[in-house]
Amino acid sequence: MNGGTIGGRVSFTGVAPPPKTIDMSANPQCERTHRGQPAKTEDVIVNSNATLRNVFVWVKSGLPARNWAIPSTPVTLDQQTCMYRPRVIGVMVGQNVQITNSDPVNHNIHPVPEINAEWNDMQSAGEGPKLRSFSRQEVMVPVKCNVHPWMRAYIGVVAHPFFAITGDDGSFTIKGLPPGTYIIQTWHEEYGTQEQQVTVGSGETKAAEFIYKG
Ligand SMILES: [Cu+2]
Repeated sequence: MNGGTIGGRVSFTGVAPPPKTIDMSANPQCERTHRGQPAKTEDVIVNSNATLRNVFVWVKSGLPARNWAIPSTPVTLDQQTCMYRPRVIGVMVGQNVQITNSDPVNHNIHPVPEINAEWNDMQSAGEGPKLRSFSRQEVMVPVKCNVHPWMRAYIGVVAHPFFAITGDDGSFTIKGLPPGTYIIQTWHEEYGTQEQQVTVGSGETKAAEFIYKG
């Protein structure tokens, strides 16, 4: 039996707030990694096709109870030019996040979940990757850095593999769904959540279009 597919775009019709310059002057080593082109805030990124980037899209409900296979491949969260890269990631419950430090400075990774256990851990310059996982579903877990207050990432921790993150064209695709009726939820760090109910049959592709007004 072929799985169903739900895909679409997350559009943005409002006025995007202009990015602000991040003041890294208190951390000259961070500032130097930007080579004279100051870093900009990334909490709202509107793509050239009027869509929103970094929207986490997931199946919030409707799936049959099943122990979905956890990918053995970790999802990487890098610290690069004193920013988290990427800003938004998704993992399954129990799947590893591989945290790397590509910077010449020390960072302190500090997830601040509400459901999972909170932790924070120093990762010095040149230190090898750290593998960490989360034991409970939680959308989303914010991640701070105790050294650099501007650093922010968000991790969607989901009990199944049906999630996606919008990129530079604002689109998403969720494949391999069993036939069923689902609540699809979108999450954006500034503009919050939206939900739509979508029914998909075996081998079918259904569209779900989301619009944020800003
Ligand atoms: Cu840091």
